[in-house]
Order: sequence, then structure tokens, then C-alpha cells
Amino acid sequence: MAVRTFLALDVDEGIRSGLVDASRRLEHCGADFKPVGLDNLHVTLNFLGDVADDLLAEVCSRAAGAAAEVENFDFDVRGLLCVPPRGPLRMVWADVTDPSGRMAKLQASLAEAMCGLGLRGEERGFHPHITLARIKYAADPQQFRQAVVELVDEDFGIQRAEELVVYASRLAPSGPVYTPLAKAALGK
Ligand code: 3AM
Repeated sequence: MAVRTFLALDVDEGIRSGLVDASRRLEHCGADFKPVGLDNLHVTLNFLGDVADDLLAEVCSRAAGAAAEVENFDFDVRGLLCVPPRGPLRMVWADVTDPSGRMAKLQASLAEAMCGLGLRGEERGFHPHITLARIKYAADPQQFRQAVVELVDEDFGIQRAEELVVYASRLAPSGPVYTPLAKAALGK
């Protein structure tokens, strides 16, 4: 058996509820979308795809090893953006900035550790973000993009990253269900 797995940073509820409020403000603005639920909002660092059961313990151990090498850090959650920036709308992201550079360092070292296990993990041009909504149909994409632009400076808060979470993702008809498999503290 295999488990669909990804590595992520959690976000405090205060920030997540601000994000849910912001996605509500985009309703009836020209696009029909599926908002990501409050419990499913996080920063994905590495999507690993299907991981064989007998490899999971090693994934968790390597994830913990990489996490231990990066000290705690703060990241900012500010502004919404449409993805992709042009062409058919697919998603709305909250932008995440990584002033210390430690998130990028953690992501790269996890990617290297996971590739060493024969797993994917390398995201081309890693752009940290929180996915807020997936667009189903945009009747008026310009109106929707404009509504998102109006939230480009919205400040959702500063998050301290203290642990890395290994998540299992189960795809259900009502949407994905994410279950933490392991948590690893950042820093030694
Ligand atoms: O949190 P975000 O939205 O960035 O998009 C999926 C989500 O990332 C991503 O893994 C996270 C948890 O599901 N994901 C799902 N399938 C993917 C794939 N085939 C994928 N990322 C890359 N390739």
C-alpha cells in the first residue's frame, strides 16, 4: 500500500480564519470556486506523491533530520494573488514571504533528502504560498482578478514556524482529507 504524502508548515488559526474571511469576500465576484477549508490551510513545502508504506518511517526520519538543521523562523502571510497570473484561472493563493530565507533552505534540503529516497520533492521555482481556493468556472475572469487585486496588500499576520508536519492526503469525493503522520521540531 502507499500513502499520498506531503510536507508542510502549519498556520495558526487566527491567520487561517482571516484567510477564510478573505475568500468569502471573493464570492459572487465573477468566478465559481471551491474554498479550501479552515483545517486544510497550510504551506506545502514538498509534495511527495504516493509513498510506499515501508518507506514512510524513513521519510519521517529524514524529514526530522532536515528540520533539525534549520532554526525556527517567522514568515509573513500577506496579499492574495491569482494563479496563474495570466490565462485560465486555476487558484487563489495567499502569498507567503520568507525574509530569513530559512523556509527556502528547509524546502531545498527536504527535496534533496527525499530525492535520495527516490521520491519527488523538488518543486520547480518554489513559491511559498497558502492555497485558498480552486477555481471551478470563471464567468468573468477580469472581474475576479480585479477583486483579488484589491486584496493584494491585505495583511494576514506573521507566523512563527516551529515544526514541520508530514501529512497523509486522502482524496475523498467531498475534498482531500489531510492527516498528520508525524511532526518534527525545527532546530536542535
Ligand atoms: O498546498 P498546496 O495547494 O500548494 O496542490 C496540492 C497541495 O499543495 C499539492 O500538494 C498539496 C497537498 O495536497 N499537490 C497535489 N498533487 C500534486 C502534484 N501532482 C501537488 N503538487 C505537485 N504535484
